[in-house]
Amino acid sequence: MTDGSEGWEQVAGGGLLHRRALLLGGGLAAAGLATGVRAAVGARSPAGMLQPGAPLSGGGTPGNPARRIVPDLPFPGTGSSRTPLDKLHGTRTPNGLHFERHHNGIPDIDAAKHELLVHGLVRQPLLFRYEDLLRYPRYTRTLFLECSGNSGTLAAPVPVQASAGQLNGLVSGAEWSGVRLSTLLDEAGIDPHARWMQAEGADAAAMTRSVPLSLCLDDAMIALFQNGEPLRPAQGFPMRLLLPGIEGNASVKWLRRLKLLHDPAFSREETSKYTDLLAGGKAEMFSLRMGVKSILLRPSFGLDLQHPGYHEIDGLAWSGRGRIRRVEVSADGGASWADATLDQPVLPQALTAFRMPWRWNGAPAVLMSRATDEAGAVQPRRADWLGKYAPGQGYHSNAIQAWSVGTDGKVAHVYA
Ligand SMILES: Nc1nc2c(c(=O)[nH]1)N[C@H]1C(S)=C(S)[C@@H](COP(=O)(O)O)O[C@H]1N2
Ligand SMILES: [Mo]
Repeated sequence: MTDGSEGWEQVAGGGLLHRRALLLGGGLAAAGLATGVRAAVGARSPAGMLQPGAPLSGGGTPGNPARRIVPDLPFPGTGSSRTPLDKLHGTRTPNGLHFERHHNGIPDIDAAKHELLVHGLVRQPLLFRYEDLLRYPRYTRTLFLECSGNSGTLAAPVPVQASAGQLNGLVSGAEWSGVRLSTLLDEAGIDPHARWMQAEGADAAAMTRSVPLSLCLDDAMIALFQNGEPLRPAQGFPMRLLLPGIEGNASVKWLRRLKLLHDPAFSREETSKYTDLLAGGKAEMFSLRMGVKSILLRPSFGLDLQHPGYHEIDGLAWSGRGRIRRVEVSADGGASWADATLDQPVLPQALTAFRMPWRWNGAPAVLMSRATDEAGAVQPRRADWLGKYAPGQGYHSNAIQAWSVGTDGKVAHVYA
């Protein structure tokens, strides 16, 4: 045979290959699939990194809800826009309503000119173009993405009266598709001394995070598509890092550089920010894995009950450690609990919808939900979550939330 597939296990005629070939780094190169180009390290910053990017947008379409914009004024491109979770149903966020969190706006990137550099502790630094990555074996996962600042207002001394989406809308769910990160690292050749990987974005914030190499060799990916579409500019077009179950900040958008290191880089975003000050005065760093969490969407603030009688309580649950195993709901402020039904399939590190039938008798009620994941972690009570941290610490807010229902059907945010 002279078609280049010598030594490859074929599953049928005409050159169809056993997928095992793709699991071997060397196998790709043998088939002419390795496309990274030898890189001269020291690539210059693209123009998009030298000025603030485009601002946040509400999105939405006529008749449909929009994201809630929360800018860090006076910088219009900095801040967030939140997914209107309480106006949506299901676990897949429409792309125009995926939350946005930018540290210096959205850069305008020409995919044809964009390059991803893989360097540092590798055998051979490599440059990958967008069109190169389109040729690689595709990897697809349905995942949640959550900012570790999500639901941070739960640390406020009095409950903030706002919708479930405004309070918790820094989480979204999508089907992401792209290339496994390990495929590219294999091609560059991982130096045995490498322990960490630093990722850098091509935005004016030059967002830089380091993560343990073990995460990168697991299920991490370079995402190119979201719910079937090429990534939107706000989500990192043309390519972003995506680390399943890990705090959103580390999933670097507009990805331009991956550097293998022996130690973490200790960048700004993992020292002054995204570290969690503990009650004892020490700070927890690299608290990357998102905790088990659930939120109630219906009823919730702004979605008052119009009548006593039958209602379906519903919400979303997720965990960075794997699948949601169980969600319990209470209608009496946590005095008693019952298991909710989980919408199938329940996927690891993905949003899971839960439902609970409820007959409201018109008396005051306090609704809560409590999730347990397959690792056995149970969502903490607010007092327990707060107790771990120094006052004002708002990252990794996964505590149980509560909504009260008044005799008039009005729903309010309460601490219970
Ligand atoms: N380059 C770059 N990557 C970034 C950011 C950024 O500002 N610049 N924000 C991070 C933060 S804090 C979060 S929570 C997620 C948000 O992803 P999204 O905007 O697609 O929802 O992207 C992360 N990746
Ligand atoms: Mo974030």
